[in-house]
Amino acid sequence: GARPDRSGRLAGPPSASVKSWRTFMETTQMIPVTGMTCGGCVASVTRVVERLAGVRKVDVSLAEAQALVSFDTDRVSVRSIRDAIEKAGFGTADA
Ligand code: 9UX
Repeated sequence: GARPDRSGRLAGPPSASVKSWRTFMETTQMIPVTGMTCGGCVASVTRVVERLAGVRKVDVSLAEAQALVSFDTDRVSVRSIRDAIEKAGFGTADA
């Protein structure tokens, strides 16, 4: 049965047919990305962000010089996403 854990979340499956579930908070964040000059750069940024656990959707735009990233706020942060992009050789900025 579902009962709140110390954080107030419901823990455990709500029924016998559902083996496990957890609540999560998803957010979509725009991250300015500098240094992308072709589709290969877009692919590189997309790949490094997609690989992060907790990232659910990535849409990188060369023309807009930005990445739109939807992610689970319990599992990954804007800081970690920006770190991954910067490690791949690109710049990021605050939205
Ligand atoms: Mo395109 Mo981006 O040939 O580093 S991949 S410039």
